[in-house]
Amino acid sequence: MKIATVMMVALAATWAGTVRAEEKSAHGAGAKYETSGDVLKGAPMQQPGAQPGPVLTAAEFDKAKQIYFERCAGCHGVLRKGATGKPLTTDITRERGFDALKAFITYGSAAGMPNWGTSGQLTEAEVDLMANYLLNEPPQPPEFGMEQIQATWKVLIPEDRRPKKKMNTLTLDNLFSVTLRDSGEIALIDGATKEIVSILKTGYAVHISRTSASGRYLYVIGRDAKINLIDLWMEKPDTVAEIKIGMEARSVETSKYKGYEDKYAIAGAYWPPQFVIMDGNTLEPKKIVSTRGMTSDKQDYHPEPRVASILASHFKPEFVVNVKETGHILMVDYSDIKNLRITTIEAERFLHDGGFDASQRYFLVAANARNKIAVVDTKDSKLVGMVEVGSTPHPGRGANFIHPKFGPVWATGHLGDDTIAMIGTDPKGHPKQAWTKVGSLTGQGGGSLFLKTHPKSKNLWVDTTLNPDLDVASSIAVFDINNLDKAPEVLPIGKWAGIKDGAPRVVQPEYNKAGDEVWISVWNAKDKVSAIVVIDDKTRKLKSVIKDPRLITPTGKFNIYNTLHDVY
Ligand code: DHE
Repeated sequence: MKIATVMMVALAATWAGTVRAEEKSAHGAGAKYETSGDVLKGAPMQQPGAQPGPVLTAAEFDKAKQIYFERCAGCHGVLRKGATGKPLTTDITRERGFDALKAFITYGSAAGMPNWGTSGQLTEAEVDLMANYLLNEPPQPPEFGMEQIQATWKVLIPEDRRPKKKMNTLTLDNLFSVTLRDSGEIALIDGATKEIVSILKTGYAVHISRTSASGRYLYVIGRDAKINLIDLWMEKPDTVAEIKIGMEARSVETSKYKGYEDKYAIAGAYWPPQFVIMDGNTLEPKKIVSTRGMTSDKQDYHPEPRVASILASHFKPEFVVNVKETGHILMVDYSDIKNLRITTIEAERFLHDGGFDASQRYFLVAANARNKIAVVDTKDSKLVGMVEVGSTPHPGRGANFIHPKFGPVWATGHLGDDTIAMIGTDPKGHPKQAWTKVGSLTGQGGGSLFLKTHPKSKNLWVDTTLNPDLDVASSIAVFDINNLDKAPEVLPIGKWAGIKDGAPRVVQPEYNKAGDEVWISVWNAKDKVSAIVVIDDKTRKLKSVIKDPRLITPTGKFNIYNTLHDVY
C-alpha cells in the first residue's frame, strides 16, 4: 500500500501517469484523464515568424504543435505560461538550452514531469523536435468572440413550437443523462427500467450535464465547447438549440435563484479563457466575460486562466465561477447583465471541482495543486475557510453526511493519496469544527476521482479510477457512515460487470432519486465492452448490469432530480 501511495503522489501530479504504458498505447480509459488540448491541436495557428530559435519546417511545426496540445498543454498551458506544470516561455527555455530540455523531456522529473522518452511514449526524434519547438515562441489559438459564437448558434426548435406540457411518459426525476465520452453522445437512461430511452449526438467528449431549475431542460457541454440544450418534455427528448462558446470547455450551469428559474445558462471555457452568459431557453449568447488577469496570490498577469467548475447559488441571483490559474472565485450577479456586478473572491490557485454543503449555503472547492479546499459563503459572497487536506483533492461535487461525532461534514477523496478528508460544515451547531478537517478515512489507494452519498443512505462510496493497480481501479470502497472506524467493504464492480476484455476502470458513483440505488460506470476503451453497474444501496448487492453496444465509454452519470437539487 505504502509503495503504491508514494507512486501515486508522483503520478497524480501529472494526472496522466496513472496509466501504464501498455494501456496508453491501447488507448485505455485512464489515458484520457490529463487535460490534452486535444481540440486545439487542429485549430488554425500561425507558426511564429523569424526568431532566434531553431528553424522548424511547417510539417515539423504541425507535428510538434499536435504533440504539445495532446501531451503538454494541460499542465504547461496553451501559451506555456505555466499552470500545474512549470512555465516554458522562451526566456526560460532559451536560458536552459536544447540539451537540458531534451534531458527533461526524456527522463522527466521528481516534481511530476513524465519521462516521455524513457517510457517509449516519444521517440528520440520526437523528443528532439519538442526541445526545438520549445525554443521557439508558442503559437496562439484564435480568439472566439461574439461574432464566432453567434455564427455557431442554432435554434432548432423555437420556443413557440415546443410542447406546452410534458408529452412523454418518462419519469423525468429519475432519468439519468450519461456521458458517452468517446462517441460524442449522451444516453438518456430510465431509472426504473434501466432501459436506454435515447442516444443523442452532442459535442466532442461531453464533460457534464446540468438540469434547468424547472427540471425541463438539460444542458450538456462537450470538450469542444459545444452546448446542447435538450428539451425533456418532447415526446422523444431532443436538442432544441446548440452553440459553441469557445474552443475548449468543461462547465455549464443554469440560473436557479427564485424568479430566475430557466432564465439564464452560463458556460466556462478553457480556451479562450472566458465565460458566456446565454438565454436559458434558446442559448442566445448575451455576454462574454474574459477571465484574463492577475493571480490572486502574487498578483502577476496570467494570460489564460481557465474556467473550471461553475455552480448556481440558491441564495442570490449569482453564478459561482471558479477560475483555475488565478485562484479567483467570481460571484457573478445575473440580475442585471447589462450592468454586470462581479464580486471577486481571493481564494487559492488551481481551483477545479467542488459542491455545496448540505444546507446549500456554503460552496467547497478544491484548489487541487495546492492541496486545499476553499469555502465560500454564497449568502454573503465571502470566503469563510481555507482547509488543508491531502494530496491533490478531487471531490467531484463532494459528499455530505452526518459524522457521528462532529455533525454535518462534506468529504473529498484525493488523487495523490489514499485518504478521504472530512470537513465540518455546521458553523451554528458545531462552531469549533466548522471549516476544519475533522478527520480522515483510509480508502483503497490514490487515484480517487469521485465519492458520493445520499441523505437517505448510510453508505459513502469512493472510487479509485486512476489507481495504477487495475484491481483497485475496477472496484469501489463503501464506508459505513455510522461506523467510520470500520474498514470499508470493497466491491469488485468491474468483475460484476462480467467484462473479460480491456482494462475497465470504475468511475463516478451516482444515486437514483430515491437514494436506494447506486449507479457506477465501468469505463473501458472505445472499442471494448463497457457497462453501468447498479447496486442496491442497503444490501450493497448487485441489482443489475446495463450493457448495450451503444453504451460506448460511459463516464459521468447525472440523475435529473439529484443534479437539479444539488443532492450529494
Ligand atoms: Fe472532469 C467534472 C475538468 C478529466 C469526468 N471536470 C469536471 C469539472 C471540471 C473538470 C472543471 C467541474 C465541472 C463543473 O462542476 O462545473 N476533467 C477536467 C479536466 O481538466 C480533466 C482533468 C482533463 C480533461 O482534459 O478534461 C478532466 N473528467 C476527466 C476525465 O478523464 C473523466 C474521468 C472522464 C470524462 O468523461 O472525461 C472526467 N469530470 C468528470 C465528471 C465530472 C467532471 C463525471 C462531473 C462530476 C460531478 O459529479 O459533477
